[in-house]
Amino acid sequence: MTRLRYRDAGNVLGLPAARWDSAFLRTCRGERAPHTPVWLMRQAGRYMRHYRERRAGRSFLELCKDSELAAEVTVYAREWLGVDAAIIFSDILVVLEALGLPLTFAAGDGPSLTRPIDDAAAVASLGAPEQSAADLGYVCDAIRATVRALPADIPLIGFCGAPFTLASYAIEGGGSRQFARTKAFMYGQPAAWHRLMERLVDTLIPYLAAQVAAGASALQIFDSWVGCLTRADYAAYVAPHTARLAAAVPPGVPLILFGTGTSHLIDLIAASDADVVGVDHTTDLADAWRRCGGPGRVSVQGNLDPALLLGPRDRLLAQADDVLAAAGGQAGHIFNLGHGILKESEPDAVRALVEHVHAATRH
Ligand code: 1CP
Repeated sequence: MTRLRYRDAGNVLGLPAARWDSAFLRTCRGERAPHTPVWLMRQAGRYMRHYRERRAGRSFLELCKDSELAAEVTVYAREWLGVDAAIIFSDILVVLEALGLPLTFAAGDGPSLTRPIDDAAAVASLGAPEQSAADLGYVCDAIRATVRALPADIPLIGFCGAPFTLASYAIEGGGSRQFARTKAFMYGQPAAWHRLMERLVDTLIPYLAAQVAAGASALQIFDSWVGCLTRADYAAYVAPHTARLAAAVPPGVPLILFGTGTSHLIDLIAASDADVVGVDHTTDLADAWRRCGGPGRVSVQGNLDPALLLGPRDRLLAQADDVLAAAGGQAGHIFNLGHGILKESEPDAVRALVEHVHAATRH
């Protein structure tokens, strides 16, 4: 199965002209836009008072599952920041819950999966892929409500976790620094590892298709932690699975593939047929773009260090200019952070950054 790349597919989804011609989607296609489009990972989150108010009195997962409220949080952040795209308010880990792994988010801590996967039997006991994807209907409800409320020229990004990053949470039972259990599983039980990756991809394919059917006009796959692997291990244990997922993305939808700490993998990531490669702040944007084949082949997204939002304003804006200079004014650069907004960020600084990128690139 090979997916017709977004640059060649045309408006097969029949999007309204205002959305098809938006700065964000034009840039995903590598076309010139009136300004450099910008959106920010975790743009709706704890740094924002509106979010904290909506989150008060309910758990994070309750907020994700309340489709009207998830839509409101999504739309409010987009509008308040004036960014060029919205991203649906949800989490990559809801897929693991739908597959039958109990998930909780303890206050202040990260996620916790109380029945981590440790062998082939645990992989075999995961929920059926199609049914698990169907159980995520609340995400699609939130997408429909969000698209109804967004201006016509603002695309909504749907998303999922990549199979490697989801497998790492399923095996570790939560976040990790070393990914020791994940790697021990991968090396020690390779057949079960590949089966787990297959089950995840079989679930993610219908899940992403349903997000598109509900109104998402771009998709991002978060492979946040894949940078912990060597090139050889990425090629052997991960790339075929991620490539199968990428190939199954419906035509007419740009695919953004993002990871952190991936400067040594970036050409392999681009080879998976993503339309846009996400670049983190520890990677040189100009060098990464070149190694991915350059603007003629792929667009790039990134890559300001999110911690700059905690520092002095002049430093923040000067470094934003450095990111723009690295992109060299070439068509195909989406401005973003190298990773998500930190919860300590000053909302006014975030908004000033967006305004600055627009003002500096408008022509
Ligand atoms: O307490 C709270 O209110 C929860 C904080 C929070 C938020 C706001 C979590 C818990 N997830 C989210 C939202 C979220 N997660 C979005 C919303 C859309 C937006 O960007 O505005 C998205 C796209 C994600 C994706 C996500 N979740 C990723 C990939 C992106 C990344 O940051 O690398 C990952 C790794 C997760 C897992 C997760 N969920 C939440 C936390 C704190 C974490 C990270 C845990 C860890 O450090 O391992």
